[in-house]
Amino acid sequence: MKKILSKNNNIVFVNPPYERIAAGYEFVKHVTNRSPSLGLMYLAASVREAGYQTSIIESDIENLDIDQVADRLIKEKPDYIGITLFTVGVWQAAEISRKCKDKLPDCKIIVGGPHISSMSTETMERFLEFDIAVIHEGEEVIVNLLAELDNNNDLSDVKGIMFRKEGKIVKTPPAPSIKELDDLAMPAWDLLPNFPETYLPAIFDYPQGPVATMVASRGCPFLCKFCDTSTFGAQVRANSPETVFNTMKYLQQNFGIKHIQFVDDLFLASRIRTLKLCDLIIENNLKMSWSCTARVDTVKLDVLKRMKQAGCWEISFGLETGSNELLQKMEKAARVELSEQAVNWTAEVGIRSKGLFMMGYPGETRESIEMTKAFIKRLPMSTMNLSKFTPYPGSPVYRELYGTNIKDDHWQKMNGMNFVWAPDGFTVEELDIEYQQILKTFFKRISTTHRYLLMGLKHPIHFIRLSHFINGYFKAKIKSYMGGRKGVLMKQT
Ligand code: B12
Ligand code: SF4
Repeated sequence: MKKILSKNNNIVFVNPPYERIAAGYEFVKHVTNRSPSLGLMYLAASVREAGYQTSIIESDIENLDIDQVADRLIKEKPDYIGITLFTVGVWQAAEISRKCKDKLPDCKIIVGGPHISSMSTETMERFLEFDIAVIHEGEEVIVNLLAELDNNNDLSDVKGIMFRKEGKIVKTPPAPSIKELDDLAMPAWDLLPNFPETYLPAIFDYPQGPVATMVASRGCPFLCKFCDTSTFGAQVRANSPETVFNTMKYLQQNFGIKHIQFVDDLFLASRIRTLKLCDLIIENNLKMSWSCTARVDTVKLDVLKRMKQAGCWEISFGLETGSNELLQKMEKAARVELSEQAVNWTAEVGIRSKGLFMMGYPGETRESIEMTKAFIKRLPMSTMNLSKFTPYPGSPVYRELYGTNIKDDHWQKMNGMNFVWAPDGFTVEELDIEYQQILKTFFKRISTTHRYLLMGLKHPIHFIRLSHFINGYFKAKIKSYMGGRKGVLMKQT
């Protein structure tokens, strides 16, 4: 990476507050994932290595609203503000930027993240508050960009950005993707406010805290139609097993981390790499548990056994639906039978499985919903997550559906917890009821209750979170019936 000595300028990175929960489902906040932005930690580490002062604001985790984030930034008077954008957070980020621009007219506002990787032009055209957009991965680009900004240079030579010049938006050629992930500075966990205490994964999704997230590879060559892979593209790049092992050890030694959640798209893509990492963990007797995500077609029984020995506690599988027809429509390159085999093998070796499901994809019918329920009933899964199909910009299906009944004004609702689109034959209210029914199918299983009970007894934090959730759920249900909404929880805002 190009090293530049700065004039000790200051950049504050911000994960903005955004609607994580759908209106009517507020009680869900007690059980959802509160993990930090790894992207911002990587960026902060890179600019720090290049000589900048930097810090991170994690708005939701610090319970800061738009005004509080803006006030903090205005007080701090940074030279640059770097905001990470999911689609759902764009409007909040724009509001923070507007407030900061009023008081800090010389401060440059730089945006990046998954939303920018797919929607840079639309976002820059619409939100004049953002000065510069960094498209795709940011570690090298941000350092090059800040160096040019420090010297008041023209930005045309900085690859991978979009900026404003004489009232026009200029896009520079794409920056090359980072080939050697091992060359990147280790994410700046030390800059996270209140790390690790305040960062919690979803309920029942970790055996014991403190927990940290890590990412050990980037890129995915598949093209599942609902998925936005625009940030890292199709080419898979990975950290060496040694770097992954050393980072785990660093987190254990420096922050007392007991469990790691790998958030890679394709953690098990390479059999050799996975086995080598397991060997390192076993040989060095690293006493940590970990979980990862995997495609159902990448798990093999012998590798699973080794993973179990190396402390793997849970694997999340993108199972999506119990209907092969729907899987085909999603171009998921998986079949229900293969999913079932993967979950069965995982259970056989004693690793927990988490099923990630989606509901309301174009082509969803009452029949496919019943198939999903039956599938959920028979799978030896430990936990599950059900998201409401959302056509994220950057996903292939977004382009197909754009112009039907999606409008970009739905950006604020694109958090997987709102139906911003409904398949033929359903109203969103009907989908909402079916959504609750699918979840009930899982939570009513005796094996689920049994597993959760055991975990809660061992780690009471899960029970505390669950009791807040159940309390909130029943209150919301009663409110819905009393308000004549017949049990529908979602509220149109
Ligand atoms: C871990 C993860 C989470 C975590 C942590 C989120 C976080 N703040 O980072 C949690 C669980 C909280 C989460 C939540 C959600 N997630 Co999520 N998540 C991921 C996942 C799997 C990995 C993210 C990651 O750590 N990547 C590694 C880091 C290094 O990359 P990065 O953050 O993108 O940052 C790099 C670049 O984007 C860029 N960059 C980022 N920000 C900035 C800022 C500046 C200033 C600059 C210069 C550059 C820059 O540089 C960084 C370094 O190279 C991605 C999939 C993926 N492959 O990325 C989905 C992904 C980001 N999630 C997604 C979504 C939709 C969500 C949700 C909104 C909905 C949902 N159902 O999942 C929710 C949020 C709502 C809620 N209820 O909380 C989508 C985003 C699509 C979009 N257009 O918005 C993704 C891409 C999944 C997908 N393929 O569709 N998620
Ligand atoms: S869902 Fe998984 S396998 Fe499919 S494109 Fe996205 S990251 Fe790749």
